[in-house]
Amino acid sequence: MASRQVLLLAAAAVGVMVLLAPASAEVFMVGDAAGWTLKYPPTWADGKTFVVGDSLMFMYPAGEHTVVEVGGMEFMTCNVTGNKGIWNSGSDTITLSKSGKRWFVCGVSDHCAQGMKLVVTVVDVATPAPASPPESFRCC
Ligand SMILES: *[C@@H]1O[C@H](CO)[C@@H](O)[C@H](O)[C@H]1NC(C)=O
Ligand SMILES: [Cu+2]
Repeated sequence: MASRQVLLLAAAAVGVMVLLAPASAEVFMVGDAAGWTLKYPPTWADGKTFVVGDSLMFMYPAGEHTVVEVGGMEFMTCNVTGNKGIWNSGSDTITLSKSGKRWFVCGVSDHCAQGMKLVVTVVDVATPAPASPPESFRCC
């Protein structure tokens, strides 16, 4: 009897964890309402969790800024030579398709040196949600 109750409690706990798992990928607006600007706050990414499948949306007046993906060393020195990608539409969505760090800077003038740079750490989802409820949920 007691062990059966423990099993049911365990099953309920698993159910809660499945329900709390993120249902879909998130789109992060870089810099929030202000967008990707010279006043972009360097603390924007603090406290945010970026999961594989999420995306970053860079909004800015086209022509005033760009988004350039660089490596960690180049990020430190704002060196956009040999970059990994450039976006310049003013409404650029970049999907975080794998885990690890990604570095983005503005490639216009000295904007990067002025602080227009963003590093994000992308993490894997610890346990992907099962496609169907586990066996224990279907009984009783
Ligand atoms: C800038 O980065 C490129 C590619 O990584 C590298 O070849 C070059 O030496 C760097 N330039 C400076 C000034 O560090
Ligand atoms: Cu800029």
